[in-house]
Amino acid sequence: MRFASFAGLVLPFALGEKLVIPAVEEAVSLQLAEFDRYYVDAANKTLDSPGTLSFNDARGIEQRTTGSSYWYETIAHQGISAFNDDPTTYKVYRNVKDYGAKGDGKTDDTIAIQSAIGDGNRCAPGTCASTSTTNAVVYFPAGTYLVSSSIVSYYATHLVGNPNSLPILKATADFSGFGVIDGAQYQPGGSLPWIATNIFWRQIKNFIIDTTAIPATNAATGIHWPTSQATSLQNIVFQLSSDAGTQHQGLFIEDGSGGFMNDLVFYGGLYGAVFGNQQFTVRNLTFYDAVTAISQIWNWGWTFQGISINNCTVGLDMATRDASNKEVVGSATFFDSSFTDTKIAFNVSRNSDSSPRTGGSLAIENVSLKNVGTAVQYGPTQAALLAGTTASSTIDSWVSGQVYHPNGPNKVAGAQTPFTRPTSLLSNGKYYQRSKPSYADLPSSSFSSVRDGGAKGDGKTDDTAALQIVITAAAALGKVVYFDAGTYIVTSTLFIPAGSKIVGEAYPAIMSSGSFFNDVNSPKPVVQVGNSGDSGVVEWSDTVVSTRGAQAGAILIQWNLASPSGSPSGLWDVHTRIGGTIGSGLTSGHTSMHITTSANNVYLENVWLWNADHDVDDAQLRQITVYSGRGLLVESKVGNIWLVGTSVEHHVRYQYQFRNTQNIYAGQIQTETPYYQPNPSARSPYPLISASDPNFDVSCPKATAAPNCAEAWGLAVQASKNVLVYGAGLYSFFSNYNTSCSAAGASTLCQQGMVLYDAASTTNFRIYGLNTVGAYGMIYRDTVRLATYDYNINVFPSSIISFDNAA
Ligand SMILES: *[C@@H]1O[C@H](CO)[C@@H](O)[C@H](O)[C@H]1NC(C)=O
Ligand SMILES: *[C@@H]1O[C@H](CO)[C@@H](O)[C@H](O)[C@H]1NC(C)=O
Ligand SMILES: *[C@@H]1O[C@H](CO)[C@@H](O)[C@H](O)[C@H]1NC(C)=O
Ligand SMILES: *[C@@H]1O[C@H](CO)[C@@H](O)[C@H](O)[C@H]1NC(C)=O
Ligand SMILES: *[C@@H]1O[C@H](CO)[C@@H](O)[C@H](O)[C@H]1NC(C)=O
Ligand SMILES: CC(=O)N[C@H]1CO[C@H](CO)[C@@H](O)[C@@H]1O
Repeated sequence: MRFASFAGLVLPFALGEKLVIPAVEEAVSLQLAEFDRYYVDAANKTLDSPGTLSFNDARGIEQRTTGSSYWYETIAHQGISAFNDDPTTYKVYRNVKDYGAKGDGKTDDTIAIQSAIGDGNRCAPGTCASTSTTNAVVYFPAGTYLVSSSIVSYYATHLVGNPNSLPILKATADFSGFGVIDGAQYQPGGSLPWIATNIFWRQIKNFIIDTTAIPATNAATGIHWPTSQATSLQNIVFQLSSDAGTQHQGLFIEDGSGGFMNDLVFYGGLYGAVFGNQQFTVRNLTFYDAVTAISQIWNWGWTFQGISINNCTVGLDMATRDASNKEVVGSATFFDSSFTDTKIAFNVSRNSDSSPRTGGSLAIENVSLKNVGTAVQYGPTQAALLAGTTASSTIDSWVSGQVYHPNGPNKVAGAQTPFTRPTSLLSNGKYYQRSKPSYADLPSSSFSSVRDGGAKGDGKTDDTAALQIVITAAAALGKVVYFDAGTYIVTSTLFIPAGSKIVGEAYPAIMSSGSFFNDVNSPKPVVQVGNSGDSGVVEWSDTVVSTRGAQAGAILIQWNLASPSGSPSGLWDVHTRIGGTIGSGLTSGHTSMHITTSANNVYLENVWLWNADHDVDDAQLRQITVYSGRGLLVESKVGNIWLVGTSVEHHVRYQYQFRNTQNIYAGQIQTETPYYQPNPSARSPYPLISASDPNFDVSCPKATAAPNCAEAWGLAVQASKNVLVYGAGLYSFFSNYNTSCSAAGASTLCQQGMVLYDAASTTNFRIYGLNTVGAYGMIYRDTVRLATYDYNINVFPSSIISFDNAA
């Protein structure tokens, strides 16, 4: 194992395992008889010579009996799947050791791990279309698990390792399969299971994946991960061969509609990561010693934030064309990142004659270079479009593609003025980032289980009172609320006070029900975070908020809480879902999420607000018509809202709206218009709220406007300041359920406009990498169409690499 770059951190290792102590740079074999697990504090540098150590002379080695245990491993496992065919016997939680896995670095654990995944009537690849009733967590205690063929993951499966001592999945020398973890195993006939754009609600976190025993020149893949919304990879280390001729790759994604991933470290490989997917947000990825760190094989638009590339030949290779010499990569937005000791930072094949016209667009902002041969290389001739440096330099902003300020298109390849960033959104000059907490240092006694508190989560019982008691008490006692897997019915508002920390197991659902939430003229929050005027911090992760039956007045999440600047509240992997699953009935909603005037300093990461377009529990995945009025409304006066990898889909009037707010960082945002529009149009069935809805009677006068004018805005910005968008995929695929309006070359597009802002009172509104599908006008300033799709044709969407509202 090679951990040299971990210097200064605490290194996990198992009994009898070999590792390199950074201060010594030599392999030592640790023979520790009595104890399971130790940690070496590398910063101590007390291991001054290599050799075989026994416990007694292992200075700087300490036993961490409690420190290496993890609350989720030791807490009572009482999660259920409420709508499973057999909820009394179906197990949500599976510890691989209970299925015979040894994790001793010697035993082949493949079959045991696979039986943990497959236990019960689950949604295996090739056997089912998708499901919401078989969520499972497959937990890996610390250890080294030898695997000889792919661990094949199933639908809605969370593979979770111990974050205090990352389990190692070690491929054997004769490993066979596509991916040490195969997240969507190819089926006979060569197709991916489940339809890649329908793979939702799953995670892999806290692992080391090691392919180094596989000969370098054999193909080897760490994780195969075609995927879509509400999925994540977090805190994974990929150990790949860096020997000459290596054919190893860490991560391989060839399809889907993502998505988010973060905190990944890649060592070695021909490719660290191979990325092909409509859109994605990737944050905090570090690459060492790869030939090509990131190979972008196709996309519509990707957002790369906080990428560190070290000692590679190429950083981001997006010079990908098809057999007819057309660009297949749509666009990339890459910022707050660094390249060190790397020959070519970006390899592109876009030039002024590219086909399609905007194919291969690239935006770079605040990227530092240290000993980089070429910053941007034009692949076909290997000419430098932007020079590198043998010392250090920073690319403030460089774009290639079509630019609007606010008129255009202007064809640009070169430097431009970077976005003006409000300092309140920054930490050390970069946009503030914060990863989902694992609460790794807390014992299980610090958690309050809602089931222990009397909530049933069975999808039938009214759990409002029981949940409220647990949540209120936990905040007072400083405990973390633990939502055991289940579906918790609430019939009135659940209140989350300042100071709350909430974490869910396998996406438990809080599901609203009843007449309390069904008055369209008097909407009520399902989950309300703070009262107006409250201040403090809330952390909330891994939960779904949902509705059952008619809920025309349900605001699924209402955020009122103000948090201190520099110490925002956070939501990670908190999703809303209206319809589309067993148990939701014929449902509706008013607004998926409202960040109100009093709220501020909120960090959202990997949040998908979904009004369902199809039924995931229907074997034929039939489309459904479910109405909810509005997606995400931000009206925070102080602002400081981070939207990292968020997505809002199929709401009637708009997906994202920023109104009377300021200081918004958003990247990448992704939306879809309801499939049924314009039948009916976005004017109905939700009556206009004149104080906060964009008014279609203004933008689409009834007497003169085309039928497809009054359709949901992807993004509306009104009276707001400093709205900075780093990647946007805003799509309208259908008109009255027919996709011919979004097909290449369509004569009538699905809808008229996608982005709206007001000229009078919006300032510093900027977008990198705006991609729209099916919209005739990409951006409207009031009623003026600024950008028309056909000037900006890209691989499938239309694309503007940089937009700003002021010339
Ligand atoms: C980046 O990921 C590493 C783990 O790979 C983590 O320790 C670090 O805190 C993360 N940094 C940020 C800014 O998220
Ligand atoms: C750089 O990467 C190569 C493999 O591509 C490796 O052999 C070499 O040791 C690395 N250099 C450093 C300084 O880590
Ligand atoms: C860069 O892109 C070109 C295609 O335009 C390709 O031939 C070349 O291999 C890529 N990589 C390097 C290191 O030049
Ligand atoms: C860019 O990132 C660097 C750190 O890599 C930071 O020091 C700098 O202030 C950042 N921000 C801007 C706007 O340049
Ligand atoms: C979809 O619309 C196109 C163009 O109007 C039409 O030719 C086609 O028949 C429609 N398809 C269906 C299934 O209605
Ligand atoms: C200087 C330093 O980091 N010392 C640490 C060495 O390791 C011991 C045991 O973990 C710590 O207590 C010291 O602080």
